[in-house]
Amino acid sequence: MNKQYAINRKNVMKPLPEDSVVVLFSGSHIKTSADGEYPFVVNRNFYHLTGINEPNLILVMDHTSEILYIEESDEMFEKWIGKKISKDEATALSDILKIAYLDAFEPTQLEAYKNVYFDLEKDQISNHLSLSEIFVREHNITANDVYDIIAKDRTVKSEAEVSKMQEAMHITNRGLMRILQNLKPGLRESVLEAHFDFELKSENVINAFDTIAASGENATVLHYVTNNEFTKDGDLMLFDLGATKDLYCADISRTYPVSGVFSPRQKELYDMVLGAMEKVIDAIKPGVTMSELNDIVNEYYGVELVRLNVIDNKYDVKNYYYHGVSHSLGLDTHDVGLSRDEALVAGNVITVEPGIYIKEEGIGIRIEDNILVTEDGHVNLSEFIPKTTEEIEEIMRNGK
Ligand SMILES: [Mn+2]
Repeated sequence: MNKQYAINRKNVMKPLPEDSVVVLFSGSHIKTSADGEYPFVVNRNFYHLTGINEPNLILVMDHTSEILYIEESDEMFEKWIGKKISKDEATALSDILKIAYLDAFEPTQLEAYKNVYFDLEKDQISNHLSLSEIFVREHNITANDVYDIIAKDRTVKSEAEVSKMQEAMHITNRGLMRILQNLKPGLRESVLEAHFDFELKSENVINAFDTIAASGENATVLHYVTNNEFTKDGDLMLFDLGATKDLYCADISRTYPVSGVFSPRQKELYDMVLGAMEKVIDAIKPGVTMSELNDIVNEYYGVELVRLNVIDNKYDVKNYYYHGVSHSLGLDTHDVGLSRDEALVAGNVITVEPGIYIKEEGIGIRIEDNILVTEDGHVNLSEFIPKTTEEIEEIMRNGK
């Protein structure tokens, strides 16, 4: 994998003018209060270029050299927290040969370049200035933004990156199996979430995002994450969740019957969603856009929802299906760099997640797989995760 990060660095340097330098921060811990800290979240663009998930590192690279600045460990830190990353470990992960300690980093060394690039972190969600912005202001540097170039490079996944993502999908599948083995009426929704998390903790990986575990009508709320109500006999339960592997995300949705059997009504709606999913997946190939994929769902639903007596005319689809069918997936769950109207290319990984949300019937269904775009079409990377009503009922009957 480490060669991959060297390739990523090359890809990012390639379009930059000759006399350029790129400076990237890994990020720092954010305090909750007193001596508490939020879990460290690495700048994903930094990770894309180094494979290192550690705070307070700086990557500096130009067309002929690269150097990674790391923190020097001290005895007291080691007694309380443990070791910091060593020079050898940093090289092993990133394939960067030249590693130095932070105090050797001099902002004045950037003056030798005509073009100085920072990741100005367009994707940051807080109102705080990013580390890069603070640094650039403090040292009065005229900085260019390298964000778009890195984000674009992240949209095309290498084989190594795809296999990490698929590992995340396998962990996700094992978590879903635990859910299927434990799902029954009378449980708090968060208990099912806990069964999923048990698998992730056992693998020592983190969630790709907050788990949605929504039973009955709650499933018609798209981003329901309170997971605080109780499962009821006869309801469906919608799960939208994902594990990570080395920060590469899976994003899977499945909808299961709480009591182990789909009612005829639930089954016909479920099979409609599954039908939409198959149509979208079939259409995926280079040149197609995510907007066009969404049109396929709307068109299909326009016919099917009338047939199933949900709506009287196709213009009302929007009241029962109100999100896009796809987004890019990678180091971020909603990955950066690929817009809805852009032609897909080989190496993109996108989700396909049609849903149907009928509040009047207390039914919300979403089914989501993760698809790799290839030269001649696509591969469904999460195909192995059971999703037909027959498979689901069978597993719930037999417990495996
Ligand atoms: Mn998704």
